[in-house]
Amino acid sequence: MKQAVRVAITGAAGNIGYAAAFRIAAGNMLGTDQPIILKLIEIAPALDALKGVEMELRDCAFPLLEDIVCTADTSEGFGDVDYVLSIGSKPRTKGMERADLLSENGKIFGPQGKAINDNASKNVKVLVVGNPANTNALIACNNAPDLDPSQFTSMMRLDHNRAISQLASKTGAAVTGIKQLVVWGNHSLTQYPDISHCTVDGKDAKSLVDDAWYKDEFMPKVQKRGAEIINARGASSAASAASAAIDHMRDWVKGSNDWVSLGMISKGDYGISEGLMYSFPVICKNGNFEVVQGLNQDDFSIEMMKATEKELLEEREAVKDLL
Ligand code: NAX
Repeated sequence: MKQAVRVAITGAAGNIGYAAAFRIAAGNMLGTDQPIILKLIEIAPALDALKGVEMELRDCAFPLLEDIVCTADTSEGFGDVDYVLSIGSKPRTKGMERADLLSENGKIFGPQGKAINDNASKNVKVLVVGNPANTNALIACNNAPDLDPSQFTSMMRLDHNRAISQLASKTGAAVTGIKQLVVWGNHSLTQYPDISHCTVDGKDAKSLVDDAWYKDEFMPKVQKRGAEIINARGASSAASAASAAIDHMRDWVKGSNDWVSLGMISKGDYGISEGLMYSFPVICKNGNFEVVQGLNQDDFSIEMMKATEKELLEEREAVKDLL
């Protein structure tokens, strides 16, 4: 049996954390041969609820789950962890401007980045889910000077999976038939779900759907899917977000057969400003990821990619004191 690895989940008593913890403990993220110690992190007022999550996890008698630590202390919570799913963040409340949300969350993600830097394994892999995910991840990354920026990522996989599902349903293909799809940029309404390079059962996706559907139905559907779920369910996406977080981490650790979208620190690929936490198409291999190179971009793609870059530049400007 392998040695146990430590997986930290922040916001573990929340909706996404609750949905993620059980699947991770069951082996869905790191494999059914990988023992796990879960380190569940919450704010102090939520520790009672977290205790309930711990009891339920223990009641599952998961063979892979060696131990559970519940804490509001980030030094303890991130101590020696190999993987971090940073889910907890401050929700936007009534009357709150985007800039207020950014700075309120900055106060969480700056210290969190430092606590990860000071306490986690030097090879830790960090996925930020809590919104605004890209800029929160950027803040955490900038507060972790001893770690490599490539150890910090933000979640775009839910958008990526949503786009795959929409295209599969339109074309009648199985989701496994959709390849080389990408969602560029920010996890927000400016994100650019791009099927220019995508194939459906080996055929060029753009030849199977008309341009009006692509631009006027598909793109807004993917961009606004979160709001559609809230309207229908009365609560925001939870199980699908947890599933996407698990897909993201699994592929990062074990490799991806196809392109996947993830927010990463830009090194200037495709003309995107260096240092932004921007989603690119990547291939994961040997525990790392590399941006897919050499894609031809038409004017429409360039316009969309620049629009979402602009928003991220504005977000970065709004939190510059925290970087
Ligand atoms: P919930 O409000 O159900 O849970 C959040 C939990 O985080 C709460 O239990 C809260 O006590 C805890 N928390 C708050 N601050 C914390 C801190 N500093 N340290 C540790 N825990 C803390 O929200 P949930 O539905 O689980 O969503 C969590 C976050 O994911 C939100 O920011 C949400 O906007 C974001 N999402 C991001 C997505 C993405 O694709 N990147 C999609 C889904 C989701 O909207």
